[in-house]
Amino acid sequence: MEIKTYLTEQKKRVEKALLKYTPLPEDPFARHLESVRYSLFVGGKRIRPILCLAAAEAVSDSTEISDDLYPICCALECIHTYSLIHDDLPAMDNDDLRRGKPTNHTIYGEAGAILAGDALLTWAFDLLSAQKKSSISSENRLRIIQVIARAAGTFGMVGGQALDIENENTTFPFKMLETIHKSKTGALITASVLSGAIGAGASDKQLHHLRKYGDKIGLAFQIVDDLLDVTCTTEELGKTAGSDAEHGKATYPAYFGIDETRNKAKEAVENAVESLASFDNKAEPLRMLARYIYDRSN
Ligand code: GRG
Repeated sequence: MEIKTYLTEQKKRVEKALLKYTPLPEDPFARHLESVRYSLFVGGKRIRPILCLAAAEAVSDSTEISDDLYPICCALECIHTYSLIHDDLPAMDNDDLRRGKPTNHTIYGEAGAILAGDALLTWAFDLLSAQKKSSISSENRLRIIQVIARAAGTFGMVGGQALDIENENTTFPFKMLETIHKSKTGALITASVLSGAIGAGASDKQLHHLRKYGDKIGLAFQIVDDLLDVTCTTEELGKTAGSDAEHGKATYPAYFGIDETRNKAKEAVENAVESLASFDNKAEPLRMLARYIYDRSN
């Protein structure tokens, strides 16, 4: 199957689930929930949920993916969306465009946007723990909650964002840039892969290889994001182009230049695909997704 067809089909499935699992904007919380739904449905590639489904498929005995994976997919997208809402706030990147549309705080105000983010983060853990009957064992559901919580918090996305902000307009060793990328962006991507695989009953050996795959595509994803920030227009990006330089952020292109950065993204993707060597053709979507991440940079 072509990657474009695959992405379109999976995105449809994810959006159907998001509609099912997101509360409707009803009184008395109508305005608050409208702001939550605004950011959740304003666009987005849905890469993290799609990785979760692809990882489940890679380790599954059956070709049918269990419906019980969808709350996990939705939780990942909720956490990702919350991070974008908060990242755009005046206290952080102060951006007025995201996913090609006005950012949450420009419509609902700063307090409204902070609360929309808070709600999405909390809702994610409600979704992960809510299903009374699930084909995923309680033990595995607990492992998934832990994997996602760890990736979203201080030792992952939040910590990475803190380091990123603390180090704006400073010069620091390349090692620090790696740490920022790994935690800010890579951790949730790896958790998306691992949570789908755990939900589908992956063995420890499979998880070991999938963690390597997740870490490498997470790195490639951020390198490509750095590249697109300098090579694309605001219209193409759907968010303000050149924002990294404007905020004095260290990036791969700033360290290595554009061509070498592209090589590094390619290398990370090749390493990701290599880590799937022991998987059969059920891991083909994971391989395609890795290549898609690199192809976005061209
Ligand atoms: C505020 C706790 C907190 C964290 C923010 C994710 C993040 C951390 C900041 C966003 C800054 C940024 C542009 C990071 C680069 C990688 C990234 C997360 C890009 C956006 O993800 P996509 O491309 O976006 O998956 P869509 O819109 O397709 O969902």
